[in-house]
Amino acid sequence: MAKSKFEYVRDFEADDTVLPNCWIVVRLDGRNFHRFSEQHEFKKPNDDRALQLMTKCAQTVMQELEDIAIAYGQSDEYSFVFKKKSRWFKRRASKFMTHVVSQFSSSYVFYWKDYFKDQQLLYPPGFDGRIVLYPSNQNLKDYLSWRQADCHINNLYNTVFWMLVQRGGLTPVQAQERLRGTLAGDKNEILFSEFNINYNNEPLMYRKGTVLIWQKVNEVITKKIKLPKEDEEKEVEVTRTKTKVVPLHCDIIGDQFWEEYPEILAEDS
Ligand code: DGT
Ligand code: MG
Ligand code: MG
Ligand code: MG
Ligand code: MG
Repeated sequence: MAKSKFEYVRDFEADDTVLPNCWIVVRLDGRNFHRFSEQHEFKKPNDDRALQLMTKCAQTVMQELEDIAIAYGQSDEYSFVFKKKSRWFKRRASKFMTHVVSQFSSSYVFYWKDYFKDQQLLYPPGFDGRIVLYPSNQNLKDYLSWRQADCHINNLYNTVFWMLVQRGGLTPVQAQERLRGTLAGDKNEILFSEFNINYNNEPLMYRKGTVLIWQKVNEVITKKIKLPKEDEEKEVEVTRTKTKVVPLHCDIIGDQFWEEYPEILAEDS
């Protein structure tokens, strides 16, 4: 078929194919969730509904899109790690990033009511996205460790801050003053001596964030079968193995996690 004279405009499209043999990380983050969390009355510092909705959306992304080996989320962000050898959309950066962010955003709106019940969604939320390549397994592990360390630092700070405000009667400015220059040990001490809280007993989801991995799970289903020499259908239980996205709230900074799930970083990934 003859090409139209307009065809040349295609040549203006920039090639955004990413390097081969690198882990492709897409991280998204809620746009102005400082305001969004206030407007929708998120519980401070952690709102289970909000965190679980984020994880539901991330599970949907992993199930709908191809080649995601692991995801990690905390606060209003999620990181998705695509396999090193992925050939999805010829490794075009814009395809990875836009599919992740749009699938996540539409899921956020779609599943909102399942988590927030009577709390109406007041306006359409948005998410930004970025893409980063990591050439070695160590780089990737360090990236994920960085996000989990960020979760820990912010959560410890926010936990003490909101204790000082909600139970200690300080104003936000006073609480901020009180925490200026304090180290992790000092914050643990304030929680323990003033509020009788052992930070290590706070929920793992708050302290560690959420890791999503693929796991084989056995499912028992009942099936109707018709036996050759019998007239009636019979119900039988059959076990089948399915691969599912499973949330974990564990440490991913140490070696233990990676030793327990070696398939995540396996060479053919
Ligand atoms: P951005 O990302 O530059 O568009 O701006 P923000 O406001 O989204 O800033 P960011 O992403 O650094 O911080 C996340 C905000 O989301 C932060 O203000 C706290 C809020 N947020 C996230 N999860 C929760 C939660 O479970 N409860 C509450 N109360 N707030 C949360
Ligand atoms: Mg930000
Ligand atoms: Mg944000
Ligand atoms: Mg954020
Ligand atoms: Mg199309």
